[in-house]
Amino acid sequence: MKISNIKVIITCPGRNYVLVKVETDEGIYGVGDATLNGRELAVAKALEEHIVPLLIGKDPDQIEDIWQYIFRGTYWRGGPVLMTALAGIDMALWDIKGKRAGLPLYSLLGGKSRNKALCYTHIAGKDFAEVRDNALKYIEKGYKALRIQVAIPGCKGTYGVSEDNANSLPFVEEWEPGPYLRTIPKLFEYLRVELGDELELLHDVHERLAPIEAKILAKQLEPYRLFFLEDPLRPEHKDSFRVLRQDCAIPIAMGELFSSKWECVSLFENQLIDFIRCDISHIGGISEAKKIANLAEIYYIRTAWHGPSDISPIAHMASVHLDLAVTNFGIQETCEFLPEAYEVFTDFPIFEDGYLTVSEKPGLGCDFNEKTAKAFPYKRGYLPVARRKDGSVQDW
Ligand code: KDG
Ligand code: MG
Repeated sequence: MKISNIKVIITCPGRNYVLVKVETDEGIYGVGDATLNGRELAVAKALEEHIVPLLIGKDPDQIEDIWQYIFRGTYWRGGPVLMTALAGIDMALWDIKGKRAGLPLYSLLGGKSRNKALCYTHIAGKDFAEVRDNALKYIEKGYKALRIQVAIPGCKGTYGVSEDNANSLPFVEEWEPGPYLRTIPKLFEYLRVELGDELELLHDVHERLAPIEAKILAKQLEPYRLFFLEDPLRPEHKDSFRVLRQDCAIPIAMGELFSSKWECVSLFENQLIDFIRCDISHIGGISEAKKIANLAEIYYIRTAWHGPSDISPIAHMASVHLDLAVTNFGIQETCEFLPEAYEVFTDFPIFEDGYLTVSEKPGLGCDFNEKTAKAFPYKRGYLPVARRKDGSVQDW
């Protein structure tokens, strides 16, 4: 079998996705997700101009060799654009392998370690009561775990609360550590009273705090037993996690901004985090995610793959296959897709009573309709940006 053609399709069924379709001379094809929110065209061009021409005629069964060839063989390597492009190809190759074998991806990864994957979704509100009311709606739907964000008083727009859908130019949010640090512990105190002990609560700091601020927050959140505190610090200086970790009994999750397994190593070796949250679409795909999970297992670190609405259902399916297969699964982030997405994609992870599963279809078990995808053309968009009240740049 040989790769005969690779299509790169940019579609916007409510939000932009970059989809990859690897076709073979035997008629079997595989699909992958190469979406990088706000940088879609950069990934699509990297694929079309630089990566696709190298792969025509190659044997799609040689996934590891193709991965190494694109990553190391072509000299320039790493970073979110190239690793997202590689992820799109990698997923499609695993999809082909599964279809050839007549087996779902989880089976190729060693078979099921569990029957279903605990999941969480996002809840937010402009004040505590609205957060509680929204949480109750999702508890009613069966969710056992929720990520909670709330508007920060005095700041215009807050991560996770204001609409973070891509805009044609970045929306500028305001953020200050003082009001944030005063608000969040009170929110979780309130939610434990209102929602009880059983619900798993999570919170995403979104890399906005300095190490000592993160530690102050984490200490104050200890009594409310979060499932994890996500991305407390920026991703660049991994040793900063030591400040937070010392004398602090709160599980820490990190990784959605990482582009490779090497970024995980020092956090793992020094046991500075508890959950690894890489995005399968941004770290080079299923091949790299499986290695990261295996590396994490050594240190009893569990997986919590990134699963927001800005990656396509194809990547969500890949994540759930891994969740079912790896022994050190922790939790899976999930989202509700817009109605237009149901016109483009054939399958989505199956939600039931707070858990996700996938069908028994071979490969990833998800396809897309090319014609419908093309009917939703790309729309330029950016993530919001954040600034402090003095005008300086703040991590969003
Ligand atoms: O594109 C940015 C989003 O993927 C990110 O803001 C979502 O932090 C996120 C999360 O935890 O889902
Ligand atoms: Mg996050």
